[in-house]
Amino acid sequence: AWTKHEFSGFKNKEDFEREVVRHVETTLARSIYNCDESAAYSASSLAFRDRLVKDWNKTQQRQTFTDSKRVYYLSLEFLMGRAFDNAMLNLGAKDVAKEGLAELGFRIEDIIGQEHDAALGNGGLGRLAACFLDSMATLNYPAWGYGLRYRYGIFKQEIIDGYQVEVPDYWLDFNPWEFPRHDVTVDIQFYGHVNKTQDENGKAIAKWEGGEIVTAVAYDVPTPGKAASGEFDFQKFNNGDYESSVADQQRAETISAVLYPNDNLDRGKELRLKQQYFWVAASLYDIIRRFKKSKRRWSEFSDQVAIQLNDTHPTLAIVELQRILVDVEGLEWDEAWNIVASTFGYTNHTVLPEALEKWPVGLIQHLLPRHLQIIYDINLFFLQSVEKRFPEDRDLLRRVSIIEESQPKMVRMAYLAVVGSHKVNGVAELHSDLIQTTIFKDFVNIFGEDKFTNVTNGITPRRWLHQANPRLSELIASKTGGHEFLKDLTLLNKLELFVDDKEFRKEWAEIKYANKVRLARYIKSTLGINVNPAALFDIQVKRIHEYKRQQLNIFGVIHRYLALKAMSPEERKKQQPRVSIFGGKAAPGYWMAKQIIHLINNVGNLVNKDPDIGDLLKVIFLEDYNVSKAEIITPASDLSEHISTAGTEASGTSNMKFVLNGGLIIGTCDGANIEITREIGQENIFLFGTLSEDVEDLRHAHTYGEHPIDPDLVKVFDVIQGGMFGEPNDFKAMISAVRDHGDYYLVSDDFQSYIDTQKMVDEEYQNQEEWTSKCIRSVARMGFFSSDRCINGDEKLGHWLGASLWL
Ligand code: DL6
Repeated sequence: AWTKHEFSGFKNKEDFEREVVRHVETTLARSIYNCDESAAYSASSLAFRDRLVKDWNKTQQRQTFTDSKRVYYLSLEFLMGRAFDNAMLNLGAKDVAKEGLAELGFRIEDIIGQEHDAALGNGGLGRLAACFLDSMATLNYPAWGYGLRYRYGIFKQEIIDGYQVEVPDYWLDFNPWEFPRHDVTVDIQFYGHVNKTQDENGKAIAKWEGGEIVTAVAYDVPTPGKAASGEFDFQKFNNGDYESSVADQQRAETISAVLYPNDNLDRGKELRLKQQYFWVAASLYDIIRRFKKSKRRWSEFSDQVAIQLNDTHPTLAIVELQRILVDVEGLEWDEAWNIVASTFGYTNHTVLPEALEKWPVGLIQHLLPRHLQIIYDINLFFLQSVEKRFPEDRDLLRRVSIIEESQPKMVRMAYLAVVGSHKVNGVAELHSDLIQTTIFKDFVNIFGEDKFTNVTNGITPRRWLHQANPRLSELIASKTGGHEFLKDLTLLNKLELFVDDKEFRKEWAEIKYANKVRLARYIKSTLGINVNPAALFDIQVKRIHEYKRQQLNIFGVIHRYLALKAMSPEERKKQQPRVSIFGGKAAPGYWMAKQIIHLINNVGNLVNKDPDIGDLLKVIFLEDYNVSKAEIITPASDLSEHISTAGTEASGTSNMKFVLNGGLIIGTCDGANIEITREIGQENIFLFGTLSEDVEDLRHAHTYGEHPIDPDLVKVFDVIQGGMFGEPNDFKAMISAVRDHGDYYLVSDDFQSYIDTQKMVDEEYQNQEEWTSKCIRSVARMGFFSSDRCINGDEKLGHWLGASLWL
């Protein structure tokens, strides 16, 4: 990670062109007269890479020389998207490249479009990791992210006859942004047995012997800040049997082959555990190798090393460090444990029970026999300390035990992460409160409140404003004193002065319109559907999940369609035209989520062709939602939907991206929506629905009492069941979940307030001047949501990653 001032850059466009031509002719061995867009991308990215890598090496040398504390971010997902545009912008050399490429006969957008997304993540958790890397580089922290270099990222989604079909995403054809370090390898051990002996002084020694060795090879991927063979069974894969095509690949060389495609769901597969250990063991090896260069004592380890665990996926790192310190380095247990517990911090990203990781004791015993012993010892010493302090409370021991006494016994990874870390944070205020009052309640009692903190998520304005919305970024720069706001997002507040400036509002609205035109063109080119850019663009893009409630949205769309159909032509003319846009992937094994996609597509099929409706309503499902598509979609929203059942969405980050790009949002009182409301003012957001404190009572009432379904929703169910959108049986389970099985996600409870709030949206959108004012005011107040703030920490909210360098 390094910053712009160190970038050597290109002297001028000729300098850049020369480098591109050199790479075309020598690296690619092609004639410049036979250079297509793909070759131009390869050569341009290599030209940038040459410059970057020199500066990166200098940064490394400086960091080695100063030997200050380093931050390590362990994440099993990094959803980076494309690197080329980001590198050009962060290094301030995009204009030079644009001119140079034009002289060579290319449009820079076409060249940028050649790059394959690095999609090594499922959704918010992986994209957060990518934003944090950008912030750590921009803020000049000596920081490293450690992840797995999957050969296949998240699958590509195709929609065929309205159904999701998964296609493998082999993304490594040409990746100029990585540097293989074939000299940095480490042997990782699996299986085997533990031999317990004693040394000459009678001290117990544990030796992990036998089993299987897999070699890990390091790859470096420099991140510039602003201003730094057993292949797949494709047959099975294409048949949709994603899980088993992964499971077949139990052979050593394929450990890092595929990213597991589940978001907020734990499937407990052996290969996944293997991935986790392989990755944390290799990462720790590298971290310790670097630490040892300074020849410091072990007692100084946590003064030099901060390791942040992105969710529980890297929790085995806690056990592995304890193993290395005790078994390999010969430290006493307590001394080692003090080091471990002061090194790690743990970020929790969910309270959903199905997403909380647990591993069968038997599986860990088989794969990592020594680690299981260490987990048992960690648990023993922890429970002993709890028993001493709370001798009366026998049940407490059962509740907080790292080992769940179920059939089979399970290791609770979140508990292990809490016990082995010095700080635990949630990702938005409500979520951090919830973890302290629900899943970690007992641990707050045991460790005290200070161990638990909140770090509300953020996003990098470099990618999510400057790169995705260049015209808006320029307009903001013209009013706030240049591009400084990209490094200090609170400077956006200067925009408040211009809210009543008619000329400014006009420019603002023109940019929004141009962004909508761009999205409309994209829709036309991919789906062949014409949408009117003057209509209200209403967007919900994110993973498809019942808790995120795309079903509420599509039921609302059907309700709107029925209402329009029932109107006279005169009445229809008074209605606000709307384009409802959806996008997102369903986990391959998540049947209900796939049904939701199917219904959305079938509704679109009917509505989009209905001559009574015309431009009044269009329903669009965008295929294969990913980071580079988000960069086109986000700036084009008038309204975006963040409508999870209260208490289920830990934070959400697309809510921040949409508001920062001048769109309003409709949302529930959930996750970061609450803080967005606090910052931008409740008059600038459309909130609706049940509050999180009422959710449990409602669910209880559904289960044990009457659960009358909202009458308007009943009408929606009736037309679905009547076959208006195709075979009713296809959607039976979706309806049953609400009507017959307790409506866990409170779709019926929130339906009427959702519909009423959408009506308000239609009305308010009629007054375009006022709408634009609201958008400008909201953007002006979004300074809090920069990921730079998360990294720097906040004195009021407690210090975090970057700040841990000063502790
Ligand atoms: O913190 C990043 C992101 C949040 O914004 C989302 O609200 C949350 O759902 C997501 N959590 C996960 C947890 N999954 N696992 N494991 O992805 O984190």
